[in-house]
Amino acid sequence: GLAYPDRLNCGVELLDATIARLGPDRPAFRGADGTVWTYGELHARVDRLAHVLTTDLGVVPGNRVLLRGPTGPWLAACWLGVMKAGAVAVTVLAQQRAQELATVCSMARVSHALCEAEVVDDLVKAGVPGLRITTYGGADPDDLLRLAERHPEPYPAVETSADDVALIAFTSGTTGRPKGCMHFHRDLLAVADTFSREVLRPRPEDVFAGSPPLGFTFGLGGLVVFPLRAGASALLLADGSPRRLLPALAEHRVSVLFTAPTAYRSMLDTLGPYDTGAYDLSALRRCVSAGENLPAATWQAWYERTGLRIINGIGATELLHIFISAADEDIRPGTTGRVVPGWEARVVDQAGLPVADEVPGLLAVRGPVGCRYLADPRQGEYVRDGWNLTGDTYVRDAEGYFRYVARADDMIISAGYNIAGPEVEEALLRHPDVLEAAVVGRPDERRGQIVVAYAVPREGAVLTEDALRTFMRSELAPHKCPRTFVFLPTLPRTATGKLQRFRLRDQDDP
Ligand code: 3SK
Repeated sequence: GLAYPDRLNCGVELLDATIARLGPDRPAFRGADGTVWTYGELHARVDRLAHVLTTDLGVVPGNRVLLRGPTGPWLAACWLGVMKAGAVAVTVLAQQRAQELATVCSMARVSHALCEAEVVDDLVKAGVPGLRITTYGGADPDDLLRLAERHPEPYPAVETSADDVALIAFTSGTTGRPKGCMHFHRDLLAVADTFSREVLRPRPEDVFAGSPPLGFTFGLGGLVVFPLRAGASALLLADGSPRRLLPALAEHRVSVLFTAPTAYRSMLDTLGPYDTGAYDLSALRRCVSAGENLPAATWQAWYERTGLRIINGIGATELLHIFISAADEDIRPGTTGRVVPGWEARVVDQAGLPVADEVPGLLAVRGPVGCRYLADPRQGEYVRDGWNLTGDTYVRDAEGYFRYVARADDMIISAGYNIAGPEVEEALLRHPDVLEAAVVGRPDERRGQIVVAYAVPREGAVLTEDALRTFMRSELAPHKCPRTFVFLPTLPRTATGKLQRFRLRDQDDP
């Protein structure tokens, strides 16, 4: 198991301990504009911010501090400052507006907010009683960065306990009711010391980059915690959309990429089969995909185009980061991988009992990080007998590989057949003119449910329902073939990029 001392501050471990090991002169954070902060510079800025929190803003250990801003070196530095000050970071997404911010602040009892000046309006509009808002990067005379200039002295970090809460990360899941997940100082190190150290295996010379924002634990881990724990650097892009990501990968010689299946498909679409050399991806050596199921066709297309084997993984905000994955020769395309060393995973039935290999059931996980919702009755649904139930249906094979079937509530039952929407989506994605696909069950008097397919055609493609129907009949058994096809310009997704099938299900009949 992972043994951490009782007194542990993850900010100190990620920064001071890394500097003690590798020195202060290596690059830590990079910005899109070419700025580079060394570890020494980052350390000095974080200490100044921690001083402001403690001295000027009156933050005491345990206070909850909301962080809101575009992904970038200053947002990451604020997060580290909150860690060193022994406070609790409450992270949100840029897309969250006044009403959602008000909900988060009230649920997490947020007392202070550090907010990038340009995006402060929604937070002010949220009207949270007693909330002390400090902007950064703006013209306010009391701007955080201006206050920080007055504190050149080193900051003696608060000696937090390993199991003091460090982070409250919100998940709206794919259905929209937010839940706050509490994570300890040791949890932030545990995800680095399991998935990152054992599967990803970063090196100090690596340059990390990706699309998930820091308000999503996929991004906080992949773009801040993992690189700092390894002494590597991270390119922190305010706009990590595939359109911006691809040129940034080439320009900054990124070697470790964190993104989601849709972004891989979108980058492949941009790369096209012919424009070899337009983007120099020669520095890239690790590509991680999580957030959604990675279809084998996407894995294969990326491999053929770049020669790189995507490291698939499943993580959850409740468990902070990835717990099933595989790298290098261990990868089996079409599977998520094996349980990450340090974690346990199994497939269980509704009663929580393990099912046999190759039998679909609910994914149950336990390990160094557990789900602890801020007062929420759904705690008892997520954690049963010490196992975390992620809400995914999986099968495990005899060699310990886990294969995604569907979100447990996304199974379609049509004329007595159990149909996994993702299997039908994967078949749709094999059509060369389909860029994105979603499959849902729609109530039907005769069959219980019918399979309805939503497809986003590739730009410039002329895709007809007849052509797609014929294609699907050549790919799947008849009972799995969609009865109805709907073409859309985009699919509904959460702010973290997850498909919201419930919104398609709730639409009027196509
Ligand atoms: O929610 C997810 O899908 C996820 C994936 C990887 C790491 C962290 C998270 C929350």
